[in-house]
Amino acid sequence: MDRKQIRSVPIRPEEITPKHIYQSRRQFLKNMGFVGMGALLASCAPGLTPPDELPTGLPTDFRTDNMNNLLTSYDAITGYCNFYEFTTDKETVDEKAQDFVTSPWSVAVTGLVENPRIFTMEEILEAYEQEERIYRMRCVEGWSMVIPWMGFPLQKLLEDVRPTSEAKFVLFESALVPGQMDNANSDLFPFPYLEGLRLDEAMHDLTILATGLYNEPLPPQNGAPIRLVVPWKYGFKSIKSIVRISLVPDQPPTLWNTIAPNEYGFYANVNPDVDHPRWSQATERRIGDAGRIPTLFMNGYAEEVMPLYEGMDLEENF
Ligand SMILES: Nc1nc2c(c(=O)[nH]1)N[C@H]1C(S)=C(S)[C@@H](COP(=O)(O)O)O[C@H]1N2
Ligand SMILES: [Mo]
Repeated sequence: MDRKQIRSVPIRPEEITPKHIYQSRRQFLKNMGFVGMGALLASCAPGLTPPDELPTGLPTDFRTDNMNNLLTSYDAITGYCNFYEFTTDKETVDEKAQDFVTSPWSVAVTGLVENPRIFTMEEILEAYEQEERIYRMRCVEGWSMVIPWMGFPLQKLLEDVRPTSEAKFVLFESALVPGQMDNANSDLFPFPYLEGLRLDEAMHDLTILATGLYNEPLPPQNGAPIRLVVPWKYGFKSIKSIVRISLVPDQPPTLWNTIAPNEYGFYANVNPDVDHPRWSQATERRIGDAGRIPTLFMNGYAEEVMPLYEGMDLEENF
């Protein structure tokens, strides 16, 4: 495929959340007996517009969709998850994470910054206007989704804490709550889950901190109340339920890169030409669709992100 043809494709606001998905989800949850008052209240929280009334004035620069114009359903996005602190079984993460306490919550932003700060979640939502970003998400395991996130550019938060000139990388840390996460003391994973970006990657317009999806607050299984989304990288970079962001001078150790450096590179840019040692990365299964589709270089965001990697050997720095 000619990579020049891969561009971000605009999507019409009215396509974003067909009313029937929104309603059928409620019915589904009710039938399953999942919905406590808390969940109902959260999804009707003030300030969140019901998806079927989504205003057309939302920022649209990064509304991109997949090759066949379909969003992954809310049920699939929230029912098929990777969140290893709870379980390695994708289909029961939602149940296991159901009682994860995500309020009150705060995020410490520390390290090489002039203005270190602990933000409460309320302060974050107040300070940074939430916008919609529809992104492809490609897991390193070979499946993908198209997800309508709500969030804001990480760049805005980083600018507010003013990284010093020594800051070159950003380290992110997930919450680790053994009493609430069944797999927290796993021998296989050296939790807390850590991830990192080079500072210029973290400052890129496409990099967001997400606080919602389908215009509702993030559910715990998707990384409530705040998680990273870096759409041109494999999904494992998009760390969930963040409690700390540190500006650091050197490339930080990260969970997957520490466990298996030959399989999971620090950069982890989606690249159909660089296979995982145990499987091809040339194609992917779009959840909800039959068959496989070609994986796009940089997950379809090459035009936007290639300037970050000028002169870099992408096979060596995979
Ligand atoms: N803390 C934490 N963050 C995580 C993970 C995890 O296990 N723990 N899994 C990662 C992986 S492998 C993927 S593919 C995405 C999945 O995000 P989703 O479940 O919201 O689709 O989250 C990433 N972030
Ligand atoms: Mo993943």
